[in-house]
Amino acid sequence: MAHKAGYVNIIGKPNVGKSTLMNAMVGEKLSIITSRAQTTRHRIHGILNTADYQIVFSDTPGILDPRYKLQENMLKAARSALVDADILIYLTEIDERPDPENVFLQKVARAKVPVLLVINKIDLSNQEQVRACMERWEEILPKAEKIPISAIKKFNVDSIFKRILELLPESPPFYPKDALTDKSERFFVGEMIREKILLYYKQEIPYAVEVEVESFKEEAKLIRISALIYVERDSQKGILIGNQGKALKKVGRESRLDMESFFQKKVFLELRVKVKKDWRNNEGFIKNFGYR
Ligand SMILES: Nc1nc2c(ncn2[C@@H]2O[C@H](COP(=O)(O)OP(=O)(O)OP(=O)(O)O)[C@@H](O)[C@H]2O)c(=O)[nH]1
Ligand SMILES: [Mg+2]
Repeated sequence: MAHKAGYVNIIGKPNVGKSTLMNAMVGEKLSIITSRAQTTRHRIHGILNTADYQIVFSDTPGILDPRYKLQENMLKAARSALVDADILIYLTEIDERPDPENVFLQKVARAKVPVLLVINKIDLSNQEQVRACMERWEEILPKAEKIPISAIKKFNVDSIFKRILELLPESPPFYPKDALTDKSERFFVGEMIREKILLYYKQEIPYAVEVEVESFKEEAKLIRISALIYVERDSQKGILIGNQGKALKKVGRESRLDMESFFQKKVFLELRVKVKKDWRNNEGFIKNFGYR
């Protein structure tokens, strides 16, 4: 059998379960997952290899109407997934009411590549709701195959997988056959810290945070990591650090445990907090963080 390879890009609104689905398909926790919208900010590749094929999944930021520069860059990352896909997965959840006027959806409808319209979170619904949802989407994306799943329960995820393998083009691999992702260890370390901040802080704080991993030094028995957490205002710095530094210590402890299990090695983690006024609208700052 000839070798197959291709890009399978997962797009959809914030919080529908794109990262959960990619992690389930790849079998590794590459993308962070939280109950908050706009958890994912970058395109992240998750690569699945066997002797016969290589599937390069792309997790993407949720599609939104940008309100500041960071979100403009997140939308660009999502849009870029329309361009280089061999197969598109438009992920939706049972409650989404698609807008026929939506420009992004119109682009998906005109896509030259196969589109799988995957309806997620069906564990929260009944058959009647799933049927109604499929009908709604039939009008918007008539050509797309419709597959209901639950990414969290891994229900019917194998149907997507089966279709992908049928649709995947014949091609040599794009990455070395032992590659798992395109992102660096530093990137994942930063994401583990950001995940804890998304989980433990309320309202605006997580959206005002960016994490820079300043150094990552692997020694024989230990990895030494130091990271800088940027916020936009002094008041946010105070909240992040918390009374007697307790809040930040919790972020540090929980992130370190994650890192130790990810790298299978002891980790020494140092965290500092710095104010960078209005960084979300600062093009130069955003570029430095790999948004383009
Ligand atoms: N009940 C249920 N919840 C799910 C399912 N899949 C994902 N979730 C939950 O939905 C929330 C969002 O999941 P994510 O995977 O972070 O969603 P996302 O589309 O990547 O979100 P953004 O990165 O913000 O665009 C999390 O709380 C998940 O646990 C599912 O099949 N059923
Ligand atoms: Mg995500």
